[in-house]
Amino acid sequence: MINKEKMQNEILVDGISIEEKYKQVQELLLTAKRPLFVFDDDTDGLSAFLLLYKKYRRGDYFILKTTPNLGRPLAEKLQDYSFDLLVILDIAIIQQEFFDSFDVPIIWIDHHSPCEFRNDALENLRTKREGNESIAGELKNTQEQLPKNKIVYLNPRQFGYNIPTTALCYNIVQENEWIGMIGAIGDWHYPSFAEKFIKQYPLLLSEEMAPEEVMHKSRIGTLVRLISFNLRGDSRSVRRSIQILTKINDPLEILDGTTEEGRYLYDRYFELNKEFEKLVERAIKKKDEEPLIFLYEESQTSFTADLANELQYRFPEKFIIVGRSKSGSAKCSLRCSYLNLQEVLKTAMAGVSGTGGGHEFAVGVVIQDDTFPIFVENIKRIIEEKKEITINNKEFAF
Ligand SMILES: [Mn+2]
Repeated sequence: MINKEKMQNEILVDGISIEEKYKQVQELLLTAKRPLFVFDDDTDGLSAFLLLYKKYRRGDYFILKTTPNLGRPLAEKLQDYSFDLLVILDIAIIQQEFFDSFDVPIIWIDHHSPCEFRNDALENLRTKREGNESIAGELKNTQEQLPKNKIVYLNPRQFGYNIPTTALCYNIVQENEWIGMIGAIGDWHYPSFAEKFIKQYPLLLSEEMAPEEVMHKSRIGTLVRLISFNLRGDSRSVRRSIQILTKINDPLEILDGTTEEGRYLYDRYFELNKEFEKLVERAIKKKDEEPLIFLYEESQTSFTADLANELQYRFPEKFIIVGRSKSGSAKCSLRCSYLNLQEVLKTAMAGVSGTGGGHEFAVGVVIQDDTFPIFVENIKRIIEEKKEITINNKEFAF
């Protein structure tokens, strides 16, 4: 991975290397007085935020819970906040109307399929605001260092590789490897700075291993689940957990309970884990079905992605669908080790009301209840067809 990252550093997108993009991001974060961070509500999104916040120590945040798609409704919600820089982390799709709603610079760091958008020049914004806001003056003073476009889009896929948002943010701040590990492993990626982390915390991870092994066989893996669970539950508790996380300096505060803050996070995880284990027990009963479909009720805390990950680890040969019903639709996580799920979704959504997206091995999708059976039928057909292909390939191996 390290070599590939290095190799691709030669690539230029719109005349800019990824190294220069990192510098632009650093400059904007240094200049901003009140950045607003908007991040996806999973371990990658939260860890990315924590890395940037711990480094620059200012601003506010907004957790994006609903859909991985930013449009006008969210832009309106963000109007309640006061900010001079918008930082969007681990969000796949953003509508042009969202960008058009703001006249501040925007940093967008993500690793999903690259998104198309119109990037207005920041010069226009400077002229427009000159004289009427202090921010305009600040921007003018630092004009030399700042990029001329309004949006700095940092997406490694444009440069030919894919590392999680947290790993990108680690490259920006170069500190707090333990948080970098949590976010990267949470997105099934073994990062290039893991070696540095192992040297620092050999008891949390002893040697290089596959991300799913790290998740289940190491103490840093426990921390991945702990962070993920602390994002669940009512929003007040979630904000409290995040507030505390911004103050934790050492993972042992949490794992060994060496500070009160650390113990709070661990206790919250411990309670939620009981609920989680009960759901796992229920889901395991479906293990002989293909696909393995587990649906659970709105009254339960949302563990959809964590459940899907757990089931995939226990039954790696299975096609996994985990869904939580809420107001007429099911919010689902799909996992499969032998099919490209982004491709699967294209076919599986035929005749289905819903939206979704994600990565090759993990996607999220929201499906209206009345079309859920059609979705399941589509998936079954895809699995059958794929099995035939696999058998044929074995028979006529090239
Ligand atoms: Mn991610």
